[in-house]
Amino acid sequence: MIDHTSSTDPSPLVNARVADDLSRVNMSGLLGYRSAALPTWCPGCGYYGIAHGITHALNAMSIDPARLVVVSGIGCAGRFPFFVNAYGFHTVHGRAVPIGCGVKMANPELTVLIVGGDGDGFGIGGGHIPHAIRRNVNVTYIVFDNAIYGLTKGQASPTTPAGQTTGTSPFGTVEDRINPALMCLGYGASFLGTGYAGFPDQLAPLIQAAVAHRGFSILIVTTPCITFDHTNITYDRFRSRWEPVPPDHDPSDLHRAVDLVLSGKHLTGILFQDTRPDWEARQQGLRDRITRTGD
Ligand SMILES: Cc1ncc(C[n+]2csc(CCOP(=O)(O)OP(=O)(O)O)c2C)c(N)n1
Ligand code: SF4
Repeated sequence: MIDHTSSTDPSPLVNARVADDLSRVNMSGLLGYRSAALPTWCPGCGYYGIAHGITHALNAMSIDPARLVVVSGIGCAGRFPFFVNAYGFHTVHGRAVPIGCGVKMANPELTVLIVGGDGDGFGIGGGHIPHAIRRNVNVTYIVFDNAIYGLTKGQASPTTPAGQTTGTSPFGTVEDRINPALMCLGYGASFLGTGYAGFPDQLAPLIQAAVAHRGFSILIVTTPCITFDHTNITYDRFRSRWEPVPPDHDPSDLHRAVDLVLSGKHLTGILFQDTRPDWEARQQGLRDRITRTGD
């Protein structure tokens, strides 16, 4: 772990207030989840808000960094493992989900967090999601959904709305966007949450709930790409659009969850969750049955 507390020769600019702030941050435990590498994202990128939410969730759950693995695909979001004090696996484009599931299957003691962009998860990697869902491996997948390919400079992604001007659609896209939340419910996800990077403090408890869920939990986080999207997901446009999942929503009610998704509202919270056995429990059940019958 990096020692963020040691300081050799404090600069005279570090006045008492800054020293006090630093001391509070050091005491919080949050820096235990930060690596020495500073994020390379554009200043103002929504990903900082998601990183904030993840760091606070891990800290609140006292997840041991030595037992944490962060697996990512390729993209701006894919750079996230570099910035976390944990084991990291920066894989190939679209393959974070099967690799993250494989890590967990090989060592169920680990906490596995999978992260990636909407292009990574719903474009090139989209075929993996139904299989991760039906296996219900106990990992958490956080999709950083900015509805754009950020790293490759602003091409349209599967969640770009029809008609949006992008690097690959100078006159507007002619394709419809997919609805990833509806897709995940249709595939049978055992946990689905949605959130917004502009409200990082609301993300932390949501991420905690996703990590605590026993099974494949997917969180779709809408987030602005301030560099390549000036019209769709912007802080100004989205600030007032978000609302919490209604307090009387029963997350075990799939039909109601589908209704909420189809309502078109921008919701933060858990839309669906059930308690079916995860992959590990099913494997154990199989082992027990085989041992009993001697097959
Ligand atoms: C097999 C393969 N195809 C294409 C690319 C080029 N590429 C790198 S990142 C990326 C898309 C990134 O968009 P997204 O997954 O939404 O993540 P973001 O950068 O927005 O975080 C593409 C197409 C690649 N690296 N590998
Ligand atoms: S290009 Fe977009 S997604 Fe990538 S770091 Fe910059 S603002 Fe964030």
